[in-house]
Amino acid sequence: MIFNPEYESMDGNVRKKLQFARLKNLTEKLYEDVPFYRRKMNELGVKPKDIRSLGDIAKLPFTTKDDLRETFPYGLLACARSQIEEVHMSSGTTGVPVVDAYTKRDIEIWSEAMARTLAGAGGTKDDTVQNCYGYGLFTGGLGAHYGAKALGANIIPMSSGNTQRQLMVMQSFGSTILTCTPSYALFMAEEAEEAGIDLKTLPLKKGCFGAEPWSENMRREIEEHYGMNAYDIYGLTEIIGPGVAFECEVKDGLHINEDLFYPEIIDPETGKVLPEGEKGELVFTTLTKEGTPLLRYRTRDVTFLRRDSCSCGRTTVRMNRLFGRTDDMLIIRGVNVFPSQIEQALIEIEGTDPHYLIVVDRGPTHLDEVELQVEVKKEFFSDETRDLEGLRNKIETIMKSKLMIGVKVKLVEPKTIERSMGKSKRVIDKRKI
Ligand code: DLL
Repeated sequence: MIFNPEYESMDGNVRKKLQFARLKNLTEKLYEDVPFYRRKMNELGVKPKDIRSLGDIAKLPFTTKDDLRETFPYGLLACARSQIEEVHMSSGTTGVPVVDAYTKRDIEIWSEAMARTLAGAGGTKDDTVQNCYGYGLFTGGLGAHYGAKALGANIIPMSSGNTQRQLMVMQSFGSTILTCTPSYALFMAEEAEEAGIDLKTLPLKKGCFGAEPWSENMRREIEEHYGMNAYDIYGLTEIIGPGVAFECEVKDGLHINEDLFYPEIIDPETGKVLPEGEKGELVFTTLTKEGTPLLRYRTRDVTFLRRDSCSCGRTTVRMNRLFGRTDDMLIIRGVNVFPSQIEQALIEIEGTDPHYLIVVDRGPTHLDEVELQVEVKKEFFSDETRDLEGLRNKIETIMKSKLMIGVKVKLVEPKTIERSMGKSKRVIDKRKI
């Protein structure tokens, strides 16, 4: 079901006009009301009247994470303090606190964006949503909550953690949609298996997973364990939280709610806008936000956009599943490596689980050394004829050919790598650089 066909299936040219009108309004408002943006625009010698087409957005200044740090907490506020209805904050992956202040209208828009997201996975008012994203300052919990409410579904506000209780609730209330981080979904599946619960026999049929990088391999694992369809959902606190983009039932790229959030892809080195289809840094401008609207916010997330039509009937631009972040990118002996590449490479290797940890250090020769800890499947570990040495060599060879660097593989027993109820940690960088 398309939650809001008027906007989600809108004619492309009509949408462009709407985006332009919203961008123009936003630029005028920011110039008038937010000294930070007035200064930035003046520095570039650009005035709101210079924005005569959507393409003119490239004349406007970027907003960066550093800008948010320097103006913390309310330096970018575009409304009166009394209009703020709710605030959220994320320490993000880099530890810089970012704030999102929502007016009443912002919460309505967020609810709509998340209702579209749940509907994208096939959710309807008849569903029971077990929401295990953390409630609190993190946007996952309340974002999914508001979306489920706007959809008219029954919502079970679990928050994350207390896995035994999650499993009990899942069985007793007959939850049909699960919302949590993909790593927590896998963790719950392991606990269920241990408790002798066959998740496939439960009414749970769909899951909306995001907030951290995951792969097709993890999707397959989750779908197999639960007997469900797993969908990728994307968002970030700075822009609104979850609800920025989501997969539909076709599962081929994430539809961006582009009437609300205008996307661009830039070259992270030069800041130049790249042609559609090229991979680069994702940048968003919030087109309707009132509390903390952002102009050309550099997300540091790496992906590409595509405009080919989708059989679901939505006409919105799609972004590819994220490749990684410009700031998570590891530079190992001068080679750029994204943790997601390692995960992708693990997909092809039978006998391993998608639980891994990358430990980077400087060796005695001052060269970077990478240890990749990989969990071996339970069946494989207990198999009498197991060939752990062979598996280790195989992983090392595959990594070398895919990443162009040598990686030392350490096979570890099932369940040794720390599990997370929220976002998982995949990299430990011990280098003092
Ligand atoms: O993680 C919002 C969210 C909540 C999204 C629930 C989806 C579901 P932050 O804590 O501000 O907000 O972290 C945002 O997480 O810039 C990405 O690097 C990463 N991220 C979010 N969704 C995905 C995804 C929430 N589907 C940062 N795949 C973003 C990969 C993701 N990374």
